[in-house]
Amino acid sequence: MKRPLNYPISWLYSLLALLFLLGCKTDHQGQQTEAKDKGHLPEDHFMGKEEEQKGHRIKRNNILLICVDDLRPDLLSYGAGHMQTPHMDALAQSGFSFLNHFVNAPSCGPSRYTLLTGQYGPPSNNALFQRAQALEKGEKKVEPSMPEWFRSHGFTTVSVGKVSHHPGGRGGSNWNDSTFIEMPGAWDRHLMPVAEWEHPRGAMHGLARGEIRENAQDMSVYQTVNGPDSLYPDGHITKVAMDQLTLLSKEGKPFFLAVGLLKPHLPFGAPQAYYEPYDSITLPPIPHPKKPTGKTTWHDSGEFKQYNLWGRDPNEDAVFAEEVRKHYAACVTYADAQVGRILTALKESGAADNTIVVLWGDHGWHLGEHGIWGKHSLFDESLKSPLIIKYPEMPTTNKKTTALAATLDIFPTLCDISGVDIPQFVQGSSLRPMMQDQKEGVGHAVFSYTAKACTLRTTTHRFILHTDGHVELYDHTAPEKETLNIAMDHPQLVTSLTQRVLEKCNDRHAHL
Ligand SMILES: [Ca+2]
Repeated sequence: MKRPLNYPISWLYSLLALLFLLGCKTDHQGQQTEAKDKGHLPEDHFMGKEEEQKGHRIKRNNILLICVDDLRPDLLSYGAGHMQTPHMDALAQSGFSFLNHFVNAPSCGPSRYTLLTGQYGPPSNNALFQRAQALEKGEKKVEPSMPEWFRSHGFTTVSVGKVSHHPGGRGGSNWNDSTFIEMPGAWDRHLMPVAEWEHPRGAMHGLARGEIRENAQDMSVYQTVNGPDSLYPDGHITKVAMDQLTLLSKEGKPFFLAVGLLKPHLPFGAPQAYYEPYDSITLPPIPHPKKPTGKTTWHDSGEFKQYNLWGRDPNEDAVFAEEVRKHYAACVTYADAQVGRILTALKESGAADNTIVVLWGDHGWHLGEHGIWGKHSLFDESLKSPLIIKYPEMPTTNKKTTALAATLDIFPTLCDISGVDIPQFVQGSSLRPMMQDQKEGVGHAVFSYTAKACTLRTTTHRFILHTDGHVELYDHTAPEKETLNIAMDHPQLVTSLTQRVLEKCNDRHAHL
């Protein structure tokens, strides 16, 4: 790794640092009243009614959006040969898979902000609560969220589980305060079954039989227990989602149902049956397991290490590393089974033929690559996740593309394939032409950010710009990929990518 680049355009970096500071204001959790949850924009703000009066686009497809927490692209259909993911693979076979889908932020809250607003946002997990507070105060214009947009176009909108950052979309100390709404005006119903975990905060990191994370050091980083799917919260979330599908399909209105599964988020707990496919196999080696030597977005895996690791370190202990990876895999297979139950319920509801299905991972996860166990970096492992889309008018099935796509593209895409106007304020672009016209294409470069750095992923390179001006440049056409920083050797490319990143920063800060 080379020393930090001392570059003549350092004034640009200073500007960027200032922009970052502006974007990293202290989080505040403002109180939100129930009244605000009824919607925040006048009806005539939207164009849906007029459109319907013109007599076109009357029949609208329903939307089923399945969000899977911390799901890296470890699906058999994405090339992970050791994985058991039959239900997500079946969806891929009937849909369109984006093999190079990148999220815009490598953490739950800010990534879901971009999904649910169609805009770049703050880098913190509190991003949507910050938005709710701005809405409450009325200090600036806040555009409607994706569910609110669909709601105003005649859709019944329902969320079940972890769709926004807090499962159920409420704030307060246990995330169950109905006067403190994460996405005001978004949902007709926002549901979170807590079962024996007492409250959404308990369910979020729950292990079997109602174990709640109070002191993470006392909680096992992984666990398998013999029993049914309902041993863990996702079994309950899935059941409620299935019931909602039955209900919504009978209501005669188009619906937008978002379901958020918690696994494979830490701690890695799943029923024993889902571990069994991995019990006796040897996983493929971890690619590039070494910690980078120069300055990067590497971190010390703090979220992972807060749990009880029994004194072991997966970077030093290959047997333990294998067990961590197998338990992550078990959680993916458990989540996959829940996806299967939901898709079966959709079929049984009779609504499958006019329902769009989207499966989305909110970001990736390092399982030892670059010596990291977790997310939050700006390497491919943190930013790449599955995106599978199936819609009734798709010309062919079982298509895959390596073209670049971003989470930010999902909002305009869903509008485009459901017959709803694409709002002017979204910052992504519809993926429908790629799916409809079967154009191979290359997609578009994806901009992503944390509080400390931002990055642009092109088809050939990843470029990372830190707030202090340090840069990383990786060549994805070279075998070293993201293990060799070549910034010092390519000053012209660094200059042009810096300019492009700064333009994206401006786009982003225009909405903060
Ligand atoms: Ca997540």
